[in-house]
Amino acid sequence: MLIENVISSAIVRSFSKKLEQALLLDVAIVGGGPSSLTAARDLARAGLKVAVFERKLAPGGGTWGGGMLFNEVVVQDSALHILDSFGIRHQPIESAGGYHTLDSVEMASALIYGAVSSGAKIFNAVSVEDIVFKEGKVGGLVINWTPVERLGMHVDPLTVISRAVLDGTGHPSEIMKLASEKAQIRLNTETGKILGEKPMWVDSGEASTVENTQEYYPGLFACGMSANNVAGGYRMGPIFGGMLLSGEKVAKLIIQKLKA
Ligand code: 48F
Repeated sequence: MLIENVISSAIVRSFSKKLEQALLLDVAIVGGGPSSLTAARDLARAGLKVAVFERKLAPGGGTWGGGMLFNEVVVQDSALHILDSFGIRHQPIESAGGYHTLDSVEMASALIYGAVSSGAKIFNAVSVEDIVFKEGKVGGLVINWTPVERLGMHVDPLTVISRAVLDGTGHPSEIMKLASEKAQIRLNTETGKILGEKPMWVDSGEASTVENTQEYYPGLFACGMSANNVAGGYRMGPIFGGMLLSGEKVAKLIIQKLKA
């Protein structure tokens, strides 16, 4: 027995099994930011088969860097129950009742662990480059390795089939953009198109992120900053309650739909 061979074979076998099991899903999530990690955890806890495809090596999205690389973020009272359910610690801001600070590295790592330990699979360094769109229905994702994407290598992708797709790609709303521009789907917005994110207005942005979290086309949902960008909400910076509440809300909507 050559240990070098044992290690390599075990990794290839066990990764292949994990990936093969994720090729047919209940929910395919694009992007591993705070909203979609919360959703992934709740969806997996509800017994749904769910995987997150994250372009970067480390999931967590915009959580890690706090505000301007000061690695603390703020969360308001209304989302404390979600922090507590992940075991993330927080301290009240003395000068502003109802708001709390927390360590952004603790938050990112706890969200990731919470999602994975609840049964969601996370595939990192995987980019979603297209959607599966058959007979007018969104039916899954087209994936490839991020290094393939970054190097512009001419390599065909693989597909993931799912009953629901969740766009958690943050500010660029990449999946909604593909749906709107490439599949020419009319989204559930005033114009049928992406309205685009507005400048900073913290309280408005926090509320609208949650309001705008919804199904935008049958089988296609958006959460977090992606939902806010699609529906033309204001940005809010390093306050994260809206992201967590958005993830919680979208999980409920998807569970309702898929378990109906
Ligand atoms: O932007 P992001 O953190 O998502 P979010 O849940 O949270 C937003 C906040 O971080 C912050 C904010 C809070 O007030 O405004 O910005 O809306 O994470 C989005 C993740 O999606 C990945 C990207 O690398 C990031 O980690 N992503 C984006 N496009 C793709 C993707 C893609 N096409 N394929 C795979 N991953």
